[in-house]
Amino acid sequence: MPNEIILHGAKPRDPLDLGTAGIQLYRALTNFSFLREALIDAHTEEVVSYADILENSCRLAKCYENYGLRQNSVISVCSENSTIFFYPVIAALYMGVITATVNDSYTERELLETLNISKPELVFCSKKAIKNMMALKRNVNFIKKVVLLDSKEDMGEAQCLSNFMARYSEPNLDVRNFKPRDFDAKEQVALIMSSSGTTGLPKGVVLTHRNLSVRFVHCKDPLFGTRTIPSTSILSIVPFHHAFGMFTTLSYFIVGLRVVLLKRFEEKFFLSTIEKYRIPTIVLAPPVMVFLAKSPLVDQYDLSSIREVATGGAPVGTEVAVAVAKRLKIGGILQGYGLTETCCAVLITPHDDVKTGSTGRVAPYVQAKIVDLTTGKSLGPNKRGELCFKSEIIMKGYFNNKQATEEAIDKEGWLHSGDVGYYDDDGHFFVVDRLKELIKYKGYQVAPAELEWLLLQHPSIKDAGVTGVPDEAAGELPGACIVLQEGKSLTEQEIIDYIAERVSPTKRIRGGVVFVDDIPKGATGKLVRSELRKLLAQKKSKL
Ligand code: M24
Repeated sequence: MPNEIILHGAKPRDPLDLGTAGIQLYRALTNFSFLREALIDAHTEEVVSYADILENSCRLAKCYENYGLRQNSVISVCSENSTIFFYPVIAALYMGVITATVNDSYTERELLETLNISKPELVFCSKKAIKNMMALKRNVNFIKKVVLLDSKEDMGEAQCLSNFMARYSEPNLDVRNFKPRDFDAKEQVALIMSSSGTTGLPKGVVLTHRNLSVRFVHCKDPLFGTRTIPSTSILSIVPFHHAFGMFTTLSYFIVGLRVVLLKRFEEKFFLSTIEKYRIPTIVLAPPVMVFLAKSPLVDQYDLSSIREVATGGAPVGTEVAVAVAKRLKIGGILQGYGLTETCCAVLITPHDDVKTGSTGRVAPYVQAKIVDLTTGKSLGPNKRGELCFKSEIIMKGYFNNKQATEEAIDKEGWLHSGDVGYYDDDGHFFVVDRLKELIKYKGYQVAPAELEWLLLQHPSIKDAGVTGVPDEAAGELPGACIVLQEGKSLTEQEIIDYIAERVSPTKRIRGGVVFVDDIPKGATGKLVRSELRKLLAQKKSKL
């Protein structure tokens, strides 16, 4: 379109590496193999070094080959954060094997719905998720083998990682002679991750090696990266199976950081970990920001090592950001804004230009524009519209879903985010609203369509609409409006319990239930979510 108003990302320090992500990671792990600590599990104090990651990922890559995986075969990793989480992922990147990640808290149904998209033949699973995964394996024909990541022994049909490696690896492998495969980084799929996008049920987001290269170049950048001095510690509490945790952490290996990981958020343990490891940089989701701003516990720990707090994945209240910066005595909060569809953040707060409340400026190798919601025309500063992005960091599309891909990425290559925002005169972006259906509970995606589908399976429910109810601590809580079948009765608690039995904890109906005569719908029969929001808000204000 002529006369478009486009904001171009800042000038990058480094050129984009046109090679594969696997080759870049192999090089970085080799270069940093003198560093004794790459990942530390704060709960178990288990440590893996850069040399450990290099050795195990190369061995596993050879195992893939000997097991029979080929370029574009699909594996899955289903595990909470751990020191070995990345072995199968990096091995896959060396070989052109595709990794589909999945939330380790998922029920069997949720695992099926996610993995049925990418159909992995080999699954790496932790003990926590093994029961559901083995049940799934019995019911589908695509999973051929499940390998237990965090066990020294086989459990039933599931082989433990060390036995799998003993069976398929090459005893005389010298990692110095290992060569990651080379392929077209722009085309080669690296990962398939889950996102519901702007509407409907979760889909598979196809991310390429080139997408990862752009993230790597952001991380290396002195203004947009997260401290680039090798061996600097960073505490990460974002799940590795989600794009935020996956691509920030992989990029930390590129620059040689020492990542201290947490599997879950526990208030005192989180604070004592920062104190124990003298952590300068923390990466977290907005609910932890609320805790840091408000909890009296924070004053009982020595957090003076903190220099940098990086957050994103959901809105962060300006008052919360100001309070955290003041309490931790740091210059400001670094925010990132991204979607699974953009691999990682596309807007990032530059180190030298922190503006409170802003989600940052356009990152290098990214173009952004704000388009008018009705005319689609690009807008100048201080005007609200939909945020759109074009970049080599943006997904190839949704897996086997041409229609959803064309709805998300237009003919000129712009990804329509489904978020409303604006940029100010200095090019700082502010995200102010969400057009799309998505609910974000503590940064986790909850697709209203999935909960509506489940609710409609209930024999006493005639119609249902789900939307997010604002909540200070969690961001949003899924809430439901329900029309009962004539002559049937159900209590709010019965509906909450019905859903809780069928979904992982992040998707529970915590925002309340409202019983209505009709679900508000527009002329085309589409739910009017703003009306649902009003109905749920009225209920909340009466409580
Ligand atoms: P996914 N403010 C408001 N809303 C936001 C937001 C923000 N800062 N970030 C995301 N959202 C909402 O689950 C929007 O509605 C992610 O959340 C995601 C994926 C990759 C990286 O994806 C949006 O449409 C990141 C988030 C990320 N967050 O921070 C950083 N990376 C980061 C921070 C500092 O699909 C929806 O969530 C430094 C470096 C970083 F990479 C997308 O939800």
